[in-house]
Amino acid sequence: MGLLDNKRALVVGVASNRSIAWGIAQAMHREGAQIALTYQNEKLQKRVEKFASELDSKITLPCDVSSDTQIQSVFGDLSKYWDSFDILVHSIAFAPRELLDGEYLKNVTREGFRIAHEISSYSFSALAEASREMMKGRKGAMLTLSYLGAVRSMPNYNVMGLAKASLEANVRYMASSLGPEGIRVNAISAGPIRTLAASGIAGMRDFLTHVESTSPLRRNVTIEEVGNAATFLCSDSASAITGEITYVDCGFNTIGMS
Ligand code: NAD
Ligand code: 0WE
Repeated sequence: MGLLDNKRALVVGVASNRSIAWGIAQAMHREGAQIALTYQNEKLQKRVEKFASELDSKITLPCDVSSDTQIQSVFGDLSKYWDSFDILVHSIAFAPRELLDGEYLKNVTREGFRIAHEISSYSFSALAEASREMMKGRKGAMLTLSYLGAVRSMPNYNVMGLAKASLEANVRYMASSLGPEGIRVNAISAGPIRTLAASGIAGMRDFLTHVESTSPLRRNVTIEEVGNAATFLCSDSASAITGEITYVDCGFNTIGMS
Protein backbone atom coordinates (compact mmCIF):
# COMPACT_ATOMS: atom_id res chain seq x y z
CA MET A 1 0.00 0.00 0.00
CA GLY A 2 1.46 3.33 -1.07
CA LEU A 3 0.56 6.75 0.37
CA LEU A 4 -0.57 7.89 -3.09
CA ASP A 5 -2.16 4.75 -4.55
CA ASN A 6 -4.79 5.62 -7.20
CA LYS A 7 -3.65 9.24 -7.39
CA ARG A 8 -2.45 11.15 -10.43
CA ALA A 9 0.09 13.96 -10.13
CA LEU A 10 1.05 16.70 -12.59
CA VAL A 11 4.60 17.83 -11.77
CA VAL A 12 5.83 21.14 -13.21
CA GLY A 13 9.54 22.01 -12.93
CA VAL A 14 11.75 19.03 -13.77
CA ALA A 15 14.89 20.22 -15.59
CA SER A 16 17.59 17.78 -14.42
CA ASN A 17 18.18 14.82 -12.13
CA ARG A 18 19.00 17.36 -9.40
CA SER A 19 15.70 19.22 -9.68
CA ILE A 20 13.60 19.30 -6.54
CA ALA A 21 10.65 18.43 -8.81
CA TRP A 22 12.48 15.24 -9.81
CA GLY A 23 12.91 14.24 -6.14
CA ILE A 24 9.18 14.87 -5.67
CA ALA A 25 8.12 12.99 -8.82
CA GLN A 26 10.23 9.95 -7.84
CA ALA A 27 8.89 9.86 -4.27
CA MET A 28 5.29 10.23 -5.46
CA HIS A 29 5.76 7.47 -8.03
CA ARG A 30 7.29 5.20 -5.39
CA GLU A 31 4.18 5.76 -3.25
CA GLY A 32 1.89 4.65 -6.05
CA ALA A 33 1.02 7.84 -7.96
CA GLN A 34 0.85 8.06 -11.75
CA ILE A 35 2.96 11.00 -12.93
CA ALA A 36 2.76 13.53 -15.77
CA LEU A 37 5.68 15.93 -16.33
CA THR A 38 5.91 19.26 -18.14
CA TYR A 39 8.98 20.85 -19.72
CA GLN A 40 9.72 24.54 -20.19
CA ASN A 41 11.09 24.37 -23.74
CA GLU A 42 12.23 22.08 -26.55
CA LYS A 43 15.76 22.04 -25.15
CA LEU A 44 14.43 20.12 -22.15
CA GLN A 45 11.91 17.94 -24.00
CA LYS A 46 14.06 14.84 -24.67
CA ARG A 47 15.48 14.88 -21.17
CA VAL A 48 12.07 15.15 -19.54
CA GLU A 49 10.71 12.34 -21.78
CA LYS A 50 13.51 10.13 -20.43
CA PHE A 51 12.68 11.09 -16.84
CA ALA A 52 8.99 10.31 -17.44
CA SER A 53 9.82 6.88 -18.85
CA GLU A 54 11.83 6.12 -15.69
CA LEU A 55 8.54 6.65 -13.83
CA ASP A 56 6.60 4.43 -16.26
CA SER A 57 4.92 7.52 -17.72
CA LYS A 58 4.35 8.53 -21.32
CA ILE A 59 2.87 11.90 -20.41
CA THR A 60 5.17 14.86 -21.07
CA LEU A 61 3.69 18.22 -22.04
CA PRO A 62 5.21 21.58 -23.00
CA CYS A 63 4.55 24.43 -20.56
CA ASP A 64 6.29 27.77 -20.40
CA VAL A 65 4.34 29.59 -17.70
CA SER A 66 5.02 33.00 -19.23
CA SER A 67 2.41 32.05 -21.87
CA ASP A 68 -1.32 31.95 -21.08
CA THR A 69 -1.94 29.81 -24.17
CA GLN A 70 0.62 27.21 -23.06
CA ILE A 71 -0.91 27.07 -19.58
CA GLN A 72 -4.33 26.44 -21.12
CA SER A 73 -3.09 23.85 -23.61
CA VAL A 74 -1.37 21.75 -20.90
CA PHE A 75 -4.77 20.86 -19.51
CA GLY A 76 -6.31 20.31 -22.94
CA ASP A 77 -3.44 17.94 -23.74
CA LEU A 78 -3.56 16.28 -20.31
CA SER A 79 -7.27 15.53 -20.66
CA LYS A 80 -6.40 13.25 -23.61
CA TYR A 81 -4.67 10.96 -21.08
CA TRP A 82 -6.52 11.64 -17.81
CA ASP A 83 -10.16 12.62 -17.21
CA SER A 84 -9.16 14.05 -13.82
CA PHE A 85 -6.15 14.33 -11.52
CA ASP A 86 -5.38 14.77 -7.82
CA ILE A 87 -2.06 16.55 -7.31
CA LEU A 88 -0.43 19.65 -8.80
CA VAL A 89 3.24 20.30 -7.98
CA HIS A 90 4.65 23.75 -8.87
CA SER A 91 8.44 23.79 -8.64
CA ILE A 92 9.57 26.76 -10.71
CA ALA A 93 11.11 30.14 -10.08
CA PHE A 94 12.90 32.71 -12.15
CA ALA A 95 14.38 36.18 -11.81
CA PRO A 96 16.85 37.80 -14.21
CA ARG A 97 20.28 36.73 -13.03
CA GLU A 98 21.69 40.23 -12.66
CA LEU A 99 19.15 40.89 -9.89
CA LEU A 100 20.40 37.93 -7.83
CA ASP A 101 23.71 39.53 -6.98
CA GLY A 102 24.86 42.53 -5.00
CA GLU A 103 22.71 45.01 -3.17
CA TYR A 104 18.94 44.57 -3.51
CA LEU A 105 17.96 48.21 -3.90
CA LYS A 106 20.73 49.14 -6.30
CA ASN A 107 19.95 46.23 -8.65
CA VAL A 108 16.15 45.95 -8.59
CA THR A 109 14.34 47.09 -11.75
CA ARG A 110 10.67 47.40 -12.68
CA GLU A 111 11.01 44.70 -15.35
CA GLY A 112 13.07 42.31 -13.18
CA PHE A 113 10.57 42.70 -10.34
CA ARG A 114 7.68 41.95 -12.70
CA ILE A 115 9.32 38.87 -14.19
CA ALA A 116 10.29 37.42 -10.80
CA HIS A 117 6.77 37.78 -9.45
CA GLU A 118 5.09 36.59 -12.63
CA ILE A 119 7.13 33.42 -13.12
CA SER A 120 7.64 32.55 -9.45
CA SER A 121 4.27 33.43 -7.88
CA TYR A 122 1.53 34.33 -10.38
CA SER A 123 2.21 31.13 -12.35
CA PHE A 124 1.07 29.05 -9.34
CA SER A 125 -2.33 30.82 -9.32
CA ALA A 126 -2.64 30.50 -13.09
CA LEU A 127 -1.86 26.76 -13.08
CA ALA A 128 -4.21 26.25 -10.13
CA GLU A 129 -7.14 27.97 -11.81
CA ALA A 130 -6.52 25.99 -15.00
CA SER A 131 -6.35 22.74 -12.94
CA ARG A 132 -9.54 23.40 -11.01
CA GLU A 133 -12.00 21.68 -13.34
CA MET A 134 -9.95 18.45 -13.58
CA MET A 135 -9.25 18.37 -9.81
CA LYS A 136 -12.88 18.85 -8.74
CA GLY A 137 -14.37 16.58 -6.09
CA ARG A 138 -11.30 14.41 -5.45
CA LYS A 139 -9.50 15.44 -2.25
CA GLY A 140 -6.95 17.26 -4.37
CA ALA A 141 -3.71 18.82 -3.21
CA MET A 142 -1.43 21.50 -4.61
CA LEU A 143 2.15 22.13 -3.55
CA THR A 144 4.78 24.76 -4.29
CA LEU A 145 8.39 25.33 -3.25
CA SER A 146 9.55 28.33 -1.24
CA TYR A 147 12.72 29.47 0.45
CA LEU A 148 13.60 31.20 3.75
CA GLY A 149 14.44 34.36 1.78
CA ALA A 150 10.66 34.96 1.76
CA VAL A 151 10.69 35.88 5.44
CA ARG A 152 14.33 36.92 6.11
CA SER A 153 16.59 39.13 4.01
CA MET A 154 19.38 36.98 2.59
CA PRO A 155 22.47 38.17 0.73
CA ASN A 156 21.98 38.11 -3.08
CA TYR A 157 18.55 36.44 -2.98
CA ASN A 158 17.12 39.93 -3.36
CA VAL A 159 13.98 40.26 -5.50
CA MET A 160 13.45 36.47 -5.36
CA GLY A 161 12.78 36.93 -1.64
CA LEU A 162 9.92 39.29 -2.44
CA ALA A 163 8.59 36.87 -5.05
CA LYS A 164 8.70 34.01 -2.49
CA ALA A 165 6.89 36.20 0.06
CA SER A 166 4.20 36.71 -2.59
CA LEU A 167 4.17 32.96 -3.30
CA GLU A 168 3.66 32.17 0.41
CA ALA A 169 0.76 34.63 0.62
CA ASN A 170 -0.55 33.05 -2.58
CA VAL A 171 -0.60 29.66 -0.79
CA ARG A 172 -2.88 31.12 1.91
CA TYR A 173 -5.23 32.85 -0.53
CA MET A 174 -5.37 29.84 -2.84
CA ALA A 175 -6.11 27.60 0.16
CA SER A 176 -9.01 29.90 0.98
CA SER A 177 -10.31 29.87 -2.63
CA LEU A 178 -10.02 26.11 -3.11
CA GLY A 179 -10.76 24.78 0.38
CA PRO A 180 -14.56 24.72 -0.16
CA GLU A 181 -13.90 22.39 -3.15
CA GLY A 182 -11.84 20.06 -0.96
CA ILE A 183 -8.54 21.09 -2.55
CA ARG A 184 -5.63 21.75 -0.17
CA VAL A 185 -2.75 24.12 -0.97
CA ASN A 186 0.62 24.06 0.79
CA ALA A 187 4.27 24.97 0.35
CA ILE A 188 7.54 23.40 1.38
CA SER A 189 10.23 25.88 2.30
CA ALA A 190 13.35 23.89 1.45
CA GLY A 191 16.91 24.50 2.59
CA PRO A 192 19.54 25.27 -0.08
CA ILE A 193 20.19 22.47 -2.57
CA ARG A 194 22.65 22.38 -5.46
CA THR A 195 20.32 22.35 -8.51
CA LEU A 196 20.44 24.08 -11.91
CA ALA A 197 18.62 27.06 -10.39
CA ALA A 198 21.33 27.28 -7.75
CA SER A 199 24.28 26.91 -10.12
CA GLY A 200 26.33 29.98 -10.77
CA ILE A 201 24.67 31.80 -7.87
CA ALA A 202 27.14 34.06 -6.10
CA GLY A 203 27.86 32.62 -2.65
CA MET A 204 25.77 29.44 -3.03
CA ARG A 205 28.61 27.43 -1.51
CA ASP A 206 28.54 29.71 1.55
CA PHE A 207 24.80 29.09 1.98
CA LEU A 208 25.41 25.32 1.89
CA THR A 209 28.40 25.29 4.26
CA HIS A 210 26.65 27.66 6.69
CA VAL A 211 23.61 25.37 6.95
CA GLU A 212 25.89 22.35 7.25
CA SER A 213 27.79 23.84 10.18
CA THR A 214 24.93 25.53 12.08
CA SER A 215 21.63 23.73 11.43
CA PRO A 216 20.36 21.45 14.21
CA LEU A 217 20.96 18.39 11.99
CA ARG A 218 24.41 19.71 10.86
CA ARG A 219 23.82 18.91 7.20
CA ASN A 220 21.90 20.01 4.12
CA VAL A 221 18.59 18.63 2.96
CA THR A 222 18.31 16.33 -0.11
CA ILE A 223 15.76 16.28 -2.94
CA GLU A 224 14.71 12.80 -1.68
CA GLU A 225 13.81 14.30 1.70
CA VAL A 226 11.86 17.13 0.08
CA GLY A 227 10.14 14.48 -2.07
CA ASN A 228 9.09 12.48 0.98
CA ALA A 229 7.65 15.55 2.75
CA ALA A 230 5.87 16.57 -0.49
CA THR A 231 4.36 13.09 -0.77
CA PHE A 232 3.00 13.32 2.76
CA LEU A 233 1.57 16.83 2.25
CA CYS A 234 -0.20 15.74 -0.96
CA SER A 235 -1.52 12.49 0.54
CA ASP A 236 -4.77 11.92 2.40
CA SER A 237 -2.65 11.59 5.58
CA ALA A 238 -2.39 15.40 5.50
CA SER A 239 -6.14 15.85 4.99
CA ALA A 240 -6.50 18.72 7.51
CA ILE A 241 -3.33 20.60 6.48
CA THR A 242 -3.85 23.53 4.13
CA GLY A 243 -2.46 27.04 3.70
CA GLU A 244 0.75 25.99 5.47
CA ILE A 245 4.42 26.60 4.81
CA THR A 246 6.35 23.53 6.01
CA TYR A 247 10.10 23.92 6.51
CA VAL A 248 12.19 21.03 5.22
CA ASP A 249 15.58 22.50 6.01
CA CYS A 250 17.28 20.39 8.71
CA GLY A 251 15.90 22.89 11.25
CA PHE A 252 17.95 25.85 10.04
CA ASN A 253 15.05 28.34 10.24
CA THR A 254 14.49 27.57 13.93
CA ILE A 255 17.85 28.57 15.36
CA GLY A 256 19.12 31.87 16.74
CA MET A 257 22.76 33.05 16.71
CA SER A 258 22.95 31.54 13.24
P1 NAD B 1 15.68 23.64 -11.15
O1 NAD B 1 16.51 24.53 -12.00
O2 NAD B 1 15.92 22.21 -11.23
O3 NAD B 1 14.14 23.92 -11.39
C1 NAD B 1 13.64 25.19 -11.74
C2 NAD B 1 12.59 24.93 -12.80
O4 NAD B 1 11.93 26.14 -13.15
C3 NAD B 1 13.18 24.35 -14.11
O5 NAD B 1 12.55 23.14 -14.38
C4 NAD B 1 12.81 25.40 -15.14
O6 NAD B 1 12.52 24.81 -16.41
C5 NAD B 1 11.57 26.00 -14.50
N1 NAD B 1 11.18 27.29 -15.07
C6 NAD B 1 11.81 28.49 -15.00
N2 NAD B 1 11.15 29.41 -15.72
C7 NAD B 1 10.08 28.78 -16.27
C8 NAD B 1 9.02 29.17 -17.15
N3 NAD B 1 8.93 30.42 -17.65
N4 NAD B 1 8.08 28.25 -17.50
C9 NAD B 1 8.15 26.98 -17.03
N5 NAD B 1 9.14 26.55 -16.21
C10 NAD B 1 10.09 27.43 -15.85
O7 NAD B 1 15.89 24.20 -9.65
P2 NAD B 1 15.21 23.82 -8.26
O8 NAD B 1 16.18 24.27 -7.23
O9 NAD B 1 14.74 22.42 -8.27
O10 NAD B 1 13.97 24.81 -8.21
C11 NAD B 1 12.64 24.39 -8.04
C12 NAD B 1 11.92 25.26 -7.01
O11 NAD B 1 12.51 25.06 -5.73
C13 NAD B 1 11.99 26.76 -7.28
O12 NAD B 1 10.74 27.34 -6.96
C14 NAD B 1 13.03 27.23 -6.28
O13 NAD B 1 12.86 28.56 -5.93
C15 NAD B 1 12.71 26.31 -5.13
N6 NAD B 1 13.76 26.19 -4.11
C16 NAD B 1 15.03 25.87 -4.45
C17 NAD B 1 16.01 25.76 -3.46
C18 NAD B 1 17.43 25.44 -3.82
O14 NAD B 1 18.31 25.77 -3.03
N7 NAD B 1 17.70 24.79 -4.94
C19 NAD B 1 15.66 25.96 -2.13
C20 NAD B 1 14.33 26.27 -1.80
C21 NAD B 1 13.39 26.38 -2.81
O1 0WE C 1 14.93 29.99 -5.42
C1 0WE C 1 16.10 29.76 -5.62
C2 0WE C 1 16.73 30.09 -6.96
C3 0WE C 1 15.75 30.55 -7.98
C4 0WE C 1 16.36 31.18 -9.21
C5 0WE C 1 17.59 30.83 -9.74
C6 0WE C 1 18.08 31.46 -10.89
C7 0WE C 1 19.42 31.15 -11.47
C8 0WE C 1 19.46 31.44 -12.96
C9 0WE C 1 15.64 32.18 -9.84
N1 0WE C 1 16.10 32.79 -10.94
C10 0WE C 1 17.27 32.45 -11.48
N2 0WE C 1 17.70 33.12 -12.61
C11 0WE C 1 18.76 32.71 -13.34
O2 0WE C 1 19.14 33.36 -14.32
N3 0WE C 1 16.85 29.20 -4.61
C12 0WE C 1 16.25 29.08 -3.30
C13 0WE C 1 18.28 28.84 -4.74
C14 0WE C 1 19.10 30.02 -4.36
O3 0WE C 1 19.23 31.04 -5.21
C15 0WE C 1 19.97 32.01 -4.56
C16 0WE C 1 20.30 31.56 -3.28
C17 0WE C 1 19.72 30.28 -3.14
C18 0WE C 1 19.76 29.43 -1.92
C19 0WE C 1 20.38 33.26 -5.01
C20 0WE C 1 21.13 34.06 -4.17
C21 0WE C 1 21.44 33.62 -2.89
C22 0WE C 1 21.04 32.38 -2.43
